[in-house]
Amino acid sequence: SKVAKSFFLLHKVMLLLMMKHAWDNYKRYAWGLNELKPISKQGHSSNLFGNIQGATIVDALDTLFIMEMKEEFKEAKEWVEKNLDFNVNAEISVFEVNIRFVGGLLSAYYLSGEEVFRKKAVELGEKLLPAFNTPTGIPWALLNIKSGIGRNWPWASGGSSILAEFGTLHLEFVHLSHLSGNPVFAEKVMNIRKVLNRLDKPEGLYPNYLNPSSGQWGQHHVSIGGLGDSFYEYLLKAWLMSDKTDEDGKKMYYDAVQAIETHLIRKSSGGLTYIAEWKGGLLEHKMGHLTCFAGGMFALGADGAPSDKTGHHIELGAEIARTCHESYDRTRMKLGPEAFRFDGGVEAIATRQNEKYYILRPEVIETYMYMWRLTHDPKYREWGWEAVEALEKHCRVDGGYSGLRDVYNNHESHDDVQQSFFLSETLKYLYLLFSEDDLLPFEHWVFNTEAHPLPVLHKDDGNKEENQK
Ligand code: DMJ
Repeated sequence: SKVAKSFFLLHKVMLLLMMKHAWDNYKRYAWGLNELKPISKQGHSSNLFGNIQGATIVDALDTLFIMEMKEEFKEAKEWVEKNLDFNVNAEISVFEVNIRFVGGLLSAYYLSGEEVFRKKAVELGEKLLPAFNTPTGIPWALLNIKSGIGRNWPWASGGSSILAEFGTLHLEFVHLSHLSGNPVFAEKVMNIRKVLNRLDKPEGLYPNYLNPSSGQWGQHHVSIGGLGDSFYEYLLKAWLMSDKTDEDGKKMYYDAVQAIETHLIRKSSGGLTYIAEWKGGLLEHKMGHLTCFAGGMFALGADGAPSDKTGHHIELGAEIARTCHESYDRTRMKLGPEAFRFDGGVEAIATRQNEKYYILRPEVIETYMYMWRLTHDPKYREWGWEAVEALEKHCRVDGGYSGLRDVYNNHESHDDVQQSFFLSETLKYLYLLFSEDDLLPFEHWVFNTEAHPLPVLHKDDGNKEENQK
């Protein structure tokens, strides 16, 4: 096993070099801007963050820390101290800013103990509070952080807020209350729970759209991928992060999984388990790359499942991992498409041109990491390494790492974006996959949906009050 350990040490060195390549090029060509365009070698700004700058720096802080890239962590910290500024006239996505900036700052604080990160996280949390000024307290999707005026995405079902957006604030907001001593953050997210609990759910499922003014569901579309995904993840993780005291989160999670199994999970004729999308009672036999995170979620939740279901939830996680691996293996580039279908004679293959892209997303690797930690089946490390080789071959360019327009093509067509989640999630989950289980052990840490680790608030740490709020 000494030999095995040094073998995996080499894998970790490789991942560190990948992080260094992504970071050094960001630093060289896009320092202080949100993301890097690795082909044109310049900055990329996404309107998700408005005028807030430095998304890659804040998203990467904890990965730099975990990989012990001390110089780089120090320069990132100095940039945050001097330049990270929330007093800007900017309309931002509440969800994106929460998961990447608040989450990134909180993790950086908990890992390093540096006060500046705590201060900035709380300051940003305060800026997000006006988003909750709606008749129901279900927050707006978009907020101008200067004027405090919010609104929803114009395309979202009759002015609705999105389940995966307002349902993915819980972990960070509980920690903001914990660190600031101000209960308002936790109160805001507990109220979201209350509103959801009062509503009737079609077939026990949660629609993706909820109107913040009327408090009624919009279109009855249900997804464990985009628009729904991390809502379910946060129910489970809220319970785990509360040291298993948040019974409400627990019940909501296992009830939801039950309904998902009954109405959305299917097996293809070739024997692949997949999670379909539900549109007013009709199934669309399509699974998104985003949905692949659910394999890890099912496995992580196996332990708390009603007694006869533990093995079943692990098995479900393993089946989703296998299906998602197939979606990678059935492409030319061995990286998975944005969405793949189980209809019209295909299984786990993208059929539409606009679903064939890969934008450096982490979900499949995330599921490998959870499955490895929870089963130690070596195939998950093998599959993770296949992804590393494919990333090196097809996504690595001189100026960093780029997404691909078509994973079925013989030749790379690069999309010229190095997403900040490549540094915060994809490379971190790969690094953890090849690390020992005692690096950020699950008993003490939960990962937010952007892979930022947040500590479990243990009952015996005198945190009981916060946990129960
Ligand atoms: C990330 O920002 C988060 O993982 C989010 O939950 C989904 N989208 C991206 C990665 O694909």
